[in-house]
Amino acid sequence: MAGLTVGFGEYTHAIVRGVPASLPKEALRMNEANDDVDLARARREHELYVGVLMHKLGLQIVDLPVDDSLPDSVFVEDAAVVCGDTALITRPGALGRRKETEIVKKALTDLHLNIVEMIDESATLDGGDVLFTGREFFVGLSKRTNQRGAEILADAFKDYAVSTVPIYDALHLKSFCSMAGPGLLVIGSSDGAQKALKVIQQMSDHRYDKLTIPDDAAANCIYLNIPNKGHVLLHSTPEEYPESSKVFERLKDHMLIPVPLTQMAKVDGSLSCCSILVNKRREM
Ligand code: M3B
Repeated sequence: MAGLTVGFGEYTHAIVRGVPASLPKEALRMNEANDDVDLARARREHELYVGVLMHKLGLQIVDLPVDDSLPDSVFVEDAAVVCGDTALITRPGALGRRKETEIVKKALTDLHLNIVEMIDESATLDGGDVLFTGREFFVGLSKRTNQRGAEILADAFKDYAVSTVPIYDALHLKSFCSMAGPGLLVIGSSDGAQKALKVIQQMSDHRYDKLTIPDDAAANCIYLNIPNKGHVLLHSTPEEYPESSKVFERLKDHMLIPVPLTQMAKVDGSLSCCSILVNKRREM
């Protein structure tokens, strides 16, 4: 196990993109009743998020220009999947989000990654459906991601096994799970999350440790392994999810950093959505 997850969570760069003025009214959302997004607050929270990645964790920030014509463009995660030196530019499932990939592709090209594009017009894939565990990939088959998208991902990252997980009542696979460390899966408690966990466990020949938390949305965190800091976990705040936060607080080996995204949550955004993490340190 150790051998396969060496370097897991090690990053040098984070690609981010500011919150467009069109997000409050036009960003896609599962719950149409969420019509009260506070743009100024969304922007403050996003700045805090970027500030943590830059100042607390020392990542180099690639800050893409805000584009008000792309209401969901702050959610850069969906536009590309980066693993090692390869970047797969996705073909987002929502038609209105396709153009988000253009500038993300440019930024990843400028970072000298090997770019693979999803040109097959029958394929769709959102990065939010892609969970990399350090030893294999799981791809959610959702309203946004299809089998062909998963196949193209498997072609792009040939070193790893890729399994698919059907998603029923969530937007993305990572709407209810993520990795909190090498071999440590965080998973929400809903029926949908637990069903997906069963599939993950069935498909994998590895046994992951798991951290089950009450709130699905809080299971979307960001794990990093930072020189001189070790295991770092960005997770939702006690104000947002008090019960789930109590569970995170039991992780004694991690430096825990609660980061609020209260406004982005109203349009189904969460921590992982707002960055693409890249490792440009070459010490292989
Ligand atoms: C969310 C896009 C929201 C669009 C991210 C991952 C799971 C809950 N309105 N995109 N990648 N989803 O987070």
